[in-house]
Amino acid sequence: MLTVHGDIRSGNCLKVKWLLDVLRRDYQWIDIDVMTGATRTAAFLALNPFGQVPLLVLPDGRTLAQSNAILVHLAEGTHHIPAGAYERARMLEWLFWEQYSHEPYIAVARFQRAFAGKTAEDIEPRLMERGRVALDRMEQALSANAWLAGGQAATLADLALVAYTRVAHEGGFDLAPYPAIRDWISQTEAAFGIETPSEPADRTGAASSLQQ
Ligand SMILES: N[C@@H](CCC(=O)N[C@@H](CS)C(=O)NCC(=O)O)C(=O)O
Repeated sequence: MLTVHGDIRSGNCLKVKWLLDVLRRDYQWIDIDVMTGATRTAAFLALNPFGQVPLLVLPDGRTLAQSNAILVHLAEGTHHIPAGAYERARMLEWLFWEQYSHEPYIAVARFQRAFAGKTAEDIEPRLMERGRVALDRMEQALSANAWLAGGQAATLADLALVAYTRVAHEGGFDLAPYPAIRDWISQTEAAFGIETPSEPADRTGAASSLQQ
């Protein structure tokens, strides 16, 4: 059976869980609390020298780190990866972009506000500026195409990007000026069977508890 070491509060880990669930794969989930240094113990570093979650362990014991590499491995041969070489590369374009130009701002601002106890004033302005630049880029793409990679169906690009975009408001990003992104979040959640909160998050304003 597959094993995933992950923290359920992390978008990087959740995207792996969502894919396994939509593919109906059997797997064991091992909870790793990133807030207590569990990714830096000798035992965990022996398993994953990157010292991060998610980590996938294959049935034969081989391991794979980096959330988007894990997605590509798990989705091999499924419709979540476009068949054509160019279309597949367009999907990868977004996966690489997510880790370099989106996650370091949107996910980090969310972590600092929602988990590290920082206030809006504590957040480095550059983090918010770069996060808004990332959202602008997504809005532009999604105003032209329903899905990020440009085809007729959701791909791993949508799955990877929705993980932190759907909770961007927790980092203080207001999604009101981004109607195409808001529609796309709902469509992507539906396409991958991602549970929506029982009380839908107000993505058109920073969560009030985060504004203090
Ligand atoms: N590029 C990595 C980022 C993984 C990452 O940042 N993981 C965080 C949780 S979201 C983590 O393990 N933090 C704990 C640590 O760095 O010790 C990926 O996509 O998997």
